[in-house]
Amino acid sequence: MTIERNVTSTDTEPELDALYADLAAGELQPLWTITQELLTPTPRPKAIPWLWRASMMRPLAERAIRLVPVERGGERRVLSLANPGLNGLPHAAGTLWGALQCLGPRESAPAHRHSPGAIRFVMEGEGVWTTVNGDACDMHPGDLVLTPGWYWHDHTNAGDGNMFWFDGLDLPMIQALDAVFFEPHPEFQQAVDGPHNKSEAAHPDDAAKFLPGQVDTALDPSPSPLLVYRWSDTSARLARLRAETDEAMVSVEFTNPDSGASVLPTLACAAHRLGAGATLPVRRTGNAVYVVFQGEGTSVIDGQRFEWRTGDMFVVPSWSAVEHHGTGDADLFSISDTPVLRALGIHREQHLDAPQRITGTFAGAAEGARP
Ligand code: 1HN
Repeated sequence: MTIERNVTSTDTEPELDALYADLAAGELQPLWTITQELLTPTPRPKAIPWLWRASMMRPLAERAIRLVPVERGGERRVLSLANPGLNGLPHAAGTLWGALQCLGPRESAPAHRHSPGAIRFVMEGEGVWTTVNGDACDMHPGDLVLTPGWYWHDHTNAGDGNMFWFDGLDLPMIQALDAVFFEPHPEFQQAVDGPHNKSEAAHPDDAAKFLPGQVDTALDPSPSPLLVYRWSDTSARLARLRAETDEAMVSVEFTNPDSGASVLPTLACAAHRLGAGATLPVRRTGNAVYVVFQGEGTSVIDGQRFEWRTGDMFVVPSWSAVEHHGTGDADLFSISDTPVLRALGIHREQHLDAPQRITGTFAGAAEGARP
């Protein structure tokens, strides 16, 4: 696109060149030269659709368990999903952190707190709990555990096997807001007051823990007082929904049982059960990271096919069209920044009425980059 200038006389060219040089020297930028890259007709996230295979991550996590101890300073054995569109940042998408965390037998990760909020979705292993502000939350596969911003948390593996879970954080968002605080706990581990799972015992009503579809109530600046959501409850809720509809996929959002809002002010968590059949494509503002809890299927993201199976993780960047194709029975977990977009009045959703035209199949690093 050419920029029309009011003054085109070649006499002024040297003056204009001097103007641009002096603007640059003065740390000023003329908007008229950058308007179109700033004001794009639709969002252009730098993060690209991407998938990390369990078959690639799992052996690397096992090597890390053998070679790298969990210590103060490093704090966690976490393999972060580093989206290739983000120039080496350890972020899954512009606003979201996603990772695979692992603990070996009888290992603990030290207590600390930080302003970014986090969730854990357990993929594999037993014998682990996360202590969250003194409440030891036992972790079993499929469970969701919340560690809200500025809550003390540490992880303990009292079992004999390795443990693997997905970490989702709002860290990139909190970094963008220049609001990151971190503090190590004075002790390696927090004291556990009383029995395990106190928040769970205080919130026995399963119905209040889930909402079919997506939460659209006002953002609650307080996190959910319930810190752990059990897979048996999630699965039962999905099964009930499945029985009530013939849709290819049913979804529930985990909710704050007191307010009905998303579990954290910055993060929404959802579970999805995909049968045989396909969903129609949808685009949403905001980023999402998906974790395949069990099963296999295909998601089409902006025309590209992503074939996934148990343990894989993939990213759907803002405003990418996404549709899911099932093979029979698969369960997915996802996080998104939707509560923030809704609170700021910039959430948009567009449902497309026909499947996308397929332009390629994701094969990993070799063909993943956006053209
Ligand atoms: C963190 O504290 C944990 O507590 C996991 O398990 C992942 C990623 C970035 C920053 C802090 C944890 C993290 C993290």
